[in-house]
Amino acid sequence: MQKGFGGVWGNAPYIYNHEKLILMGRVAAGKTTLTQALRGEQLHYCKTQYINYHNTIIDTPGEYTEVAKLGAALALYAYEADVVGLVIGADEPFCVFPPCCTCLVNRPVIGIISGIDREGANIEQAERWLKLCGCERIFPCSSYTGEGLEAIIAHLREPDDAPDALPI
Ligand SMILES: Nc1nc2c(ncn2[C@@H]2O[C@H](COP(=O)(O)OP(=O)(O)O)[C@@H](O)[C@H]2O)c(=O)[nH]1
Ligand SMILES: [Mg+2]
Repeated sequence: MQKGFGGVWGNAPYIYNHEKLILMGRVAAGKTTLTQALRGEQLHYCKTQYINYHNTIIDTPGEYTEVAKLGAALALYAYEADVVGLVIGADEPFCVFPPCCTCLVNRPVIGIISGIDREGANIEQAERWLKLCGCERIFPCSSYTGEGLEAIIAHLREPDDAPDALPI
């Protein structure tokens, strides 16, 4: 990805050069909040009405995952990303992704379990579902507490990035 300077995180300028991550998952899985948390923004609820294309993260509306005909948009945008992230909320009652779906894209696919701080979180179940999808790397996290976010950021950092480079 293009290297450059941008924004502030903790009031310090930073260099970005991360792999681009596209987030997919059902409505309310926590994709937009995760996007805000990874980018160091203040968390605020915002219904995703269209694809939000940032330097490092592509946030998609949950309807694109839930409605088969809209899934074509995800297929196209996946090819603009370096990594595909399947997001499952830790308290989701069922898995929206079909088994073995990771083989449908020629990009590495990671699993993200969001909202692990939520009451009723069942991390083991979400992990089983993501493994069934074909995800080998799975990142449990909470956008509220910040737990697990650094592991995702580290996964996206490219070899010549500064060790403290943050996504924007
Ligand atoms: N407790 C908790 N709630 C979260 C977390 N992430 C998102 N939420 C809440 O879940 C709801 C849906 O989140 P959102 O990011 O809009 O989901 P999206 O539809 O996948 O983009 C919002 O009310 C968020 O505040 C989290 O890590 N922990
Ligand atoms: Mg959203």
